[in-house]
Amino acid sequence: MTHVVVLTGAGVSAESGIPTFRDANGLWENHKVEDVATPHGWLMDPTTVWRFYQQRRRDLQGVKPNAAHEALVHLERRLVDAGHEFTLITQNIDGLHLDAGSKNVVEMHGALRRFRCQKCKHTIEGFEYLDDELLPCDNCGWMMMRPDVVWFEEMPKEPERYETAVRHCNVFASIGTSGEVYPAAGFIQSMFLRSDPTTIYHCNTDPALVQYKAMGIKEFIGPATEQVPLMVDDICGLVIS
Ligand code: BV8
Ligand code: ZN
Repeated sequence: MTHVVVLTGAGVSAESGIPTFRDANGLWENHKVEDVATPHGWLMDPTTVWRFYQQRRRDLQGVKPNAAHEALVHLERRLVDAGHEFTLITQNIDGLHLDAGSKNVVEMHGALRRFRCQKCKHTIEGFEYLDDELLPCDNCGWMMMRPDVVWFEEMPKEPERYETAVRHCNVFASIGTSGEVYPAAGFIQSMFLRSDPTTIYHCNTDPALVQYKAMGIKEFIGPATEQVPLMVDDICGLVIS
């Protein structure tokens, strides 16, 4: 039995029209991370942070999964039907993997579709509220719900799930991530330090780091909607006899 782990980043959603973070015109080009994606930023200026996320929620309306998301749903079905294990770990907060139909998904950086109350932990799912005014908690009355996303210096969600998957996988595929944010970046690096044989895939518009190439990484270079279906075929050929 083989355990396949796929890690995705903003690049897998780029062709659905969602800006990445570090490409030209990326999200971090127009905002200072520390102002809008840290607990300190939220404490100092909650309205600016709230408006940053409400705009991303509004931009997400009508956005659909693309062929890369759909290919990963197909991969999961093929592997599970053949008795293998599959875990999809995503850094993205757009929810497109779940919308596409992926089942075993770890949204390690949270979700744009959800608000959370810091006082009573009450959560609100969905996109009914898209205004720029801060939203009081309808459970305890606390003055402002927060986006249920993981900011820098905050603990990612469900660490036991992603750590177990990364530790036990035999095939690891990284799709559309710059590999600059930890702990996800550490997953990729840890694959090259393992003693047991692991097949590693890199799917990105940019080639893999030179040092990774030397270690026999399987590269699928180009847009995710074109390359992920090809990579999925390769993984199925490798794993499903
Ligand atoms: C934490 C949610 C600890 C919000 C985000 C060492 C160890 C541990 C921590 C650290 C460390 N060093 C530094 C840290 C701290 C920090 C960190 O990593 N900093 C970086 C900048 C160095 N990490 C943290 O703070 C993390 N927390 O470590 O907690 C802890 C422990 C115990 C107790 C308490 C705390 C939390 C990090 C999460 C931050 N939140 N997002 C939001 O989205 O607004 S991060 C943000 O970056 C997004 O989630 C995004 O997904 C993520 C990574 O970016 P990418 O997805 O890779 O996107 P990017 O634009 O960079 O790249 C896109 C790629 O796609 C490119 O390669 C491009 O070539 C490619 N591409 C583009 N188009 C396409 C494509 N590929 C294919 N097809 C295309 N069409
Ligand atoms: Zn509350």
